[in-house]
Amino acid sequence: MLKLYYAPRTRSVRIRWLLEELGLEHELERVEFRPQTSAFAQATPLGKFPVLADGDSVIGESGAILEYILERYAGGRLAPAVGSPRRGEFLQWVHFAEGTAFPPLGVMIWHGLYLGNADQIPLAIDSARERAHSALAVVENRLASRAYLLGDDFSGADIMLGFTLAAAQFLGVLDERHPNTLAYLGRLTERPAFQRASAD
Ligand SMILES: N[C@@H](CCC(=O)N[C@@H](CS)C(=O)NCC(=O)O)C(=O)O
Repeated sequence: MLKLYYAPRTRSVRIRWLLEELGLEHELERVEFRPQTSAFAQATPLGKFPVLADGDSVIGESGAILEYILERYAGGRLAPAVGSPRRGEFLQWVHFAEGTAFPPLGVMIWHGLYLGNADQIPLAIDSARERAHSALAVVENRLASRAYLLGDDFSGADIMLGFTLAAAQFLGVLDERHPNTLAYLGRLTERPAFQRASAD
């Protein structure tokens, strides 16, 4: 059975949400998240959240885990088929969520919440906030004419970005200046699978 190393409010929510959307049987291995001042120090097999174990395979990186589960277990749901023309946009948004939109938020979290030294590096924090806003502007524009990132249909890319947007909202970066994005986040968080995945 799939085993997810999980802690609430970490990126492991993405994978729990995906498993709930797909109705896939899984085991949640709850591990306490401990804010640390060194990386890879969490008590999971790879030192971070999330980690998925599938038999002998142990996989990290939420985007990689999402793609793996979709390819192996989703039966064509929640993503355009591998090799299809629409696959490119899907991959773009999966990776945008973690590789482009999250990093400036990560700087704010790392220095603001974990190291507690944000007030000593105001220029770096301001720059991170500015880059976060630029990324949100891209999302806001994308959602001007679409209900979800790929159009009318919810996909795994929305799961990836949903977590990033929740973090942006928590940090005060996502606000009423982004009405399309706020409405979209509302649509995502209303989903029963999201509610089940984030109940705790
Ligand atoms: N790019 C990775 C980031 C994983 C990550 O940094 N997870 C955080 C929790 S949301 C964590 O475990 N932090 C502890 C650490 O970095 O040691 C992913 O998408 O899975």
